[in-house]
Amino acid sequence: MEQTLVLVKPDGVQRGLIGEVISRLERRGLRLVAAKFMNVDKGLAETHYAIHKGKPFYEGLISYITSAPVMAMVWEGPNAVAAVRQTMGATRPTEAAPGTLRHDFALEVGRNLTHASDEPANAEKEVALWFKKDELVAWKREVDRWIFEK
Ligand code: IDP
Ligand code: MG
Repeated sequence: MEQTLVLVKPDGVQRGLIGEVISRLERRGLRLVAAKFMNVDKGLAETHYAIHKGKPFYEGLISYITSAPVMAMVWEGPNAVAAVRQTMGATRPTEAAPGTLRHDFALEVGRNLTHASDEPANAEKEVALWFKKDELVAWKREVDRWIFEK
């Protein structure tokens, strides 16, 4: 089953939106695999955002993500990566579709509430970066057969 990394970033935590994010992903039918509430150290932030090093917003991004606790999670389901990105909405909240989290709860790209892996290969790397293998919980729900076709 495809897995993806989700972070409720510091703005989402401070604004009391952890529950809103979890609720939308649960409602979508995705299955929670792992979760931890944590501070992000500079090393983890720099590895996670290595692809953005050198961009004008990089320093601000590192200080944003390390400024206060985040809720880190792994969610799974068919096409979990695409499904979660869709539920989050476009990176820039003013370009995010109505009904997405970033549309409904954010205004600025530098305060856009969540992170979600952007493709399956990166999702695998990000899940391994943020979680140890034994922190991932393999489980089934009674309702799975009514949400997952196979
Ligand atoms: P994503 O989070 O939708 O995958 P990315 O392009 O990977 O978006 O950028 C990572 C994060 O960097 C964004 O979520 C946002 O918080 C921040 N970011 C991206 N572009 C800008 C910008 O132009 N100004 C400020 N922050 C930005
Ligand atoms: Mg990204």
